Amino acid sequence: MSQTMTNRRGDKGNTIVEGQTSTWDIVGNTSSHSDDGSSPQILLLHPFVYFGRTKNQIYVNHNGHLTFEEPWSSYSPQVFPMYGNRDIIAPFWTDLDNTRNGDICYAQYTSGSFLQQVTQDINTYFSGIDFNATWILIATWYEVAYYPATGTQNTFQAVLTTDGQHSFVLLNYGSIDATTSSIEAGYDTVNSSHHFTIPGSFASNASGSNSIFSLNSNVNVPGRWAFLTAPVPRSAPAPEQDCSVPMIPAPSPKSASQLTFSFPARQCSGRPAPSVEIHITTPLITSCFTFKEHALTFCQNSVSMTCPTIE
Ligand SMILES: [Ca+2]
Repeated sequence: MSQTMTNRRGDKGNTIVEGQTSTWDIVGNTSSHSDDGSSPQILLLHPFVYFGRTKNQIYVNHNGHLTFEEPWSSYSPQVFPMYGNRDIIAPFWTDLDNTRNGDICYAQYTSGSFLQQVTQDINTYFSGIDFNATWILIATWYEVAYYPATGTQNTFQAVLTTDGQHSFVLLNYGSIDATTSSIEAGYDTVNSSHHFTIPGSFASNASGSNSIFSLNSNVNVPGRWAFLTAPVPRSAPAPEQDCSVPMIPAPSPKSASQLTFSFPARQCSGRPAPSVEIHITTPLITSCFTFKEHALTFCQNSVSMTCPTIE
């Protein structure tokens, strides 16, 4: 499985990397090379609705996150939910340094092949939504080093898209070097009304050649994570549609003694879960999981569960 971005097309880039690669071409303007820096204010060519709030600008922050109202230099990842005053999309929040190596690029489009590709992808991932993208923003951290480890390289992306009615965030992971630093991946909102943490955040297998961000997915594309941000998705399933697994036996002392998984019932009806909510009630768990067809499988303890089909 190749998840390494091998070509940098720069401003000429307009071709989407297909096949096994979860990341798209690197395109657009290159942000300054500054540790803990941010892009300039990027005025959005289309409004982007993020969990009920309409955004008209964004900042690509060098330490692996995006914020809307103002740039943010934070290099110390925090656990989501933060219950803070900030909307944030964090594909890979850790201390990065693009003065050592790497580029951070961003571009937005209102026509062209990227819109066609994201339209196709979203309609594949999210059943029941007729999506036709009118805008896309692609932010890429390309081979950016960890601070202060010159020579380390990390490639990942955040993609925002909308058709004026629905809005989505895609997080794409390419090659991730190993580090002992903590990494948070996911998103959070003002007061954490909506938040998601990609499993593996703050875990030892977040980074390295077997980074579970790169290996796993919530849309059956290794290295890709997709989330609906507008209209606001339901936060909890109705009780009779609950697919949660309240208890999973611990196979060994190092594993979690209790896990709770819950996700809206519509995601149990034959499609991979685009915004599965996973609540891990212990920090000890390091298992990875896959969601294919109707089954949620944990590769560490071999426990598998099949959702009831609800039509
Ligand atoms: Ca930094």
